[in-house]
Amino acid sequence: MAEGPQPKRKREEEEGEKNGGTATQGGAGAAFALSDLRVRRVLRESARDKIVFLHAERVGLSGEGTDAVVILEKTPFQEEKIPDLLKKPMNAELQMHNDIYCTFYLSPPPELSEIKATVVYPATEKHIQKYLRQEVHLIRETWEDYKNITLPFIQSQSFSIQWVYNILEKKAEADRIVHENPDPSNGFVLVPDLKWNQNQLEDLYLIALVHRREIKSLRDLTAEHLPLLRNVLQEGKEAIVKRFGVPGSQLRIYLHYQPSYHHLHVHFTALGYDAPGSSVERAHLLADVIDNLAMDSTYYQKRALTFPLRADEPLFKKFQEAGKV
Ligand code: GTA
Repeated sequence: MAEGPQPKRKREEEEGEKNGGTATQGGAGAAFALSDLRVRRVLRESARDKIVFLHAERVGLSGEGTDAVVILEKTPFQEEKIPDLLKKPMNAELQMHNDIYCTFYLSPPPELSEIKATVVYPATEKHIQKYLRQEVHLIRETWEDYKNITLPFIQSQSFSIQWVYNILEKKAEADRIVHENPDPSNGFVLVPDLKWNQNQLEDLYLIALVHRREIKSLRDLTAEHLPLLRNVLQEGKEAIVKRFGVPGSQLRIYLHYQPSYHHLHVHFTALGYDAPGSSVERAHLLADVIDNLAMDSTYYQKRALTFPLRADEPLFKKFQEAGKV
């Protein structure tokens, strides 16, 4: 495990435990208990990542179901708890023994066998599609394609960004804020990402949400945004080394294109963590974005950008109809 200050389990997670898995109405979403949700089908699973994406539903009194997405993920090992795994009395079943090789199956006590559950409730069809395993294609989007195909599409339908406004307005996750620069034009809020449980630094993941609301993505950026981007890069790194002890040289700091949520945000992940969406077809390093804009203010209004789309996404169909794939 990385050296330096260790992350602490957050208060709201402890509250969650006390609540027996009940999500309260903290400025967003509806209140529900995990046990209210029924599994309808598996959308996707990965044996390698120890994660399963489920389409679930909550059946109301009228008998009508409301869709939910539930993501169950086995959490990474916490180094300080590993000795307990071998020591604490538990059912360790020997599966095979051959010469110097043997395999056991352990049934650890609950505190050593956590599963993180992320719930989207109520979930839209778009959420369900997002997590369904599907064929993926690469799109090469010119600036004209962006203006004629992508922009009208994202203006007509994209994921709600209410959760972003809830964070910026301190209606949700206020006690999780790691750093804030309150300047309305060049400021941002840095919070742990939904994907990080903050129990270990190996999969560190934070997200910087800018205060300005009109910047949808990389495509909108010009040299005018350089002070904002430089603040995010500099202050984000400083805040993370101060709070978590991870230096800037061990952080991957990037934007997604296309993002799922069209409000400018920057991902900060541990360099050693193969975070979902950190591959070349989607991630643009913030330091490179800053350099590109410093060289040419309209860089992102000129160049073609590549990004992946799932085969049944409506935007993919728009590119197909335009004869672009
Ligand atoms: N703090 O309420 C929130 C919140 N929401 C709704 C999203 N995020 C939030 N963070 C906080 N509070 O990193 C985070 C997301 C994401 C970022 C948005 O905001 O966790 P993006 O706009 O570039 O969209 O970033 P992206 O990357 O597509 O979003 P997302 O949801 O992370 O999906 C990426 C893919 O990761 C999914 O399609 C899925 O296949 C995959 N994935 C793998 N592991 C997981 C996991 N454990 N949880 C969710 N998705 C996972």
